[in-house]
Amino acid sequence: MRAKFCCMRLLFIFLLGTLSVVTSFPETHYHDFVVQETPVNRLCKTRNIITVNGQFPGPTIAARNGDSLAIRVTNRARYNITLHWHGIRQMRTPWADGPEYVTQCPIKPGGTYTYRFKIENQEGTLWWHAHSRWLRATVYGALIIFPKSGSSYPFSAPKIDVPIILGEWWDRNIVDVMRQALFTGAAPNVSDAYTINGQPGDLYKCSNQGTTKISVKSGDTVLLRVINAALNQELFFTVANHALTVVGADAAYNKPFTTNVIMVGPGQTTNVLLKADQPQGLYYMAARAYESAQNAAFDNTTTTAILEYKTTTTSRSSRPILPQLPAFNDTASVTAFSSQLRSIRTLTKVPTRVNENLFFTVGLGLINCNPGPRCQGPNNTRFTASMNNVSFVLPRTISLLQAYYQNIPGIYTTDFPPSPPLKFDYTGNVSRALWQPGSGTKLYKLEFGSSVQIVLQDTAIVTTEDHPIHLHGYHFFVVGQGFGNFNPTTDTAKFNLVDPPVRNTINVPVGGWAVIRFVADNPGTCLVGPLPHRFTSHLGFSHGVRGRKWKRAVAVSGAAAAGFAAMLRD
Ligand SMILES: [Cu+2]
Repeated sequence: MRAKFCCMRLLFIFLLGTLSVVTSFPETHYHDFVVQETPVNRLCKTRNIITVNGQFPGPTIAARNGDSLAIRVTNRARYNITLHWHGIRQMRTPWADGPEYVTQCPIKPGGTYTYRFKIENQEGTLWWHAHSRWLRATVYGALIIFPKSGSSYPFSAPKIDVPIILGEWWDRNIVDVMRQALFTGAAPNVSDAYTINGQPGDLYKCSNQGTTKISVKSGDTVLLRVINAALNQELFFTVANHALTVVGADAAYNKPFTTNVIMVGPGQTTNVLLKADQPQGLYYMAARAYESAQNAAFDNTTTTAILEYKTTTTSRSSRPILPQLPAFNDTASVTAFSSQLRSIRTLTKVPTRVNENLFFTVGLGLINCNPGPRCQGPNNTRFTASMNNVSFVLPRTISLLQAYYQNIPGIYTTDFPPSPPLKFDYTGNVSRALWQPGSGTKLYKLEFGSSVQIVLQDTAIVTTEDHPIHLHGYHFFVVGQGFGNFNPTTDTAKFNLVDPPVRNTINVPVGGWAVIRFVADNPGTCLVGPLPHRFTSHLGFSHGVRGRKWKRAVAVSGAAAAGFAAMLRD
């Protein structure tokens, strides 16, 4: 009897061992997301915002590389909505990507849709957000991907791991802000505050109580997963008296380097390690605008959170130390930061030969109109956004992916130009005759398996400015960046084909260019180009590129931003 018991115990232990092995297999994580109106008090006012599960920011999704996610979204709000999993490659699951009228029709009030996808060969920080109108102003959250069990970070594991989600807050209903801009054709109202994890922080009225606090002990290493979830604004981020070691961006590891300040464009993420090596006390972490457009209105406020040493005897009445932030137009700091990013551990090789050599101008445009309430852009125009002189128009009845998949004609055309229809001095003094783009739902077809290079060139139309461009369904290599007009001869010779940064969103330098490369390996895909963020598109197993300020401008135009879209043929 005793022997038998002993055996059972052994068996039990054996089973336990097996179980722990079992749990190291990929898992599927189930989430229930209920989109709803929730009263929130910020800047001395209570108003209803759209949230997921009543949380602002929304729930954090955490998984391991190799895991699957099933997220059931129920829409209890009064607006149509879709959710996008920003940076997830969506290999063979294009219908789950999320952009409204690109990969799916919106989830109507009362409706439900379940997003199912797998995380493949990605580690680090991504995020999710609404991809319908401007609802992502409040509907967003972190999506954290840990290494597979048994595998580890390429740096020593941090003691504390915390998302730092930067956002933009409007005192008004965000859909009204968008509608007003769409109606008038003028630039939309700028935000009233920036936020860290949903809180503006001590420098705004009625905000001290809620200020985000991160508690640390002396000696701790902290991983800050900085996500720029702002609707439009590039942001500088820094922590008083603490150096930041950059270890990852857009869910790709990089060769670590140390800096005092980082710049994060809308849609981008940056992982930094911070060592709590300063005297006990309170230190602000802070973010404010990087604004490269000349004479453009922007929100010049500063959001803060507090890094507090746990054993601190300092009372809350003593003020935290405030860090220095670069000037709003300090492009040199941005370049100094971004030029240090170098990738490690890339699974794929940088394409050295390209089959598709594309050149897209990215920037603003002005559509002429007759004076009136709907014509309030500069000098009787409406703002718009343009890529290769095309302002993208989103379908209104079915998604691009469905039209592609079911061969439904009349929804889009495939004549998006691979290079500007007219060559001009892009960043010079551009003739007014070139300021007005055409419009259309134009896509560009890519062969499956082709190596693609896209030169993204800013223009001086209206003003030069930096533009965040996002590619759905891909991580791409940033092989070169520079100022002025891209020169195929001299600039190509300087490309980094050894350890270029890997990203899903690139900030094209103000009055400059960036060159990205990727292999079109996400089959059946369509790829849509720089759209205003809210229109970000992709077809098929697609990828949309999105641009940001145009987002702003486009929002204004009523037409979507410029579009380039590509479809991969199986
Ligand atoms: Cu995305």
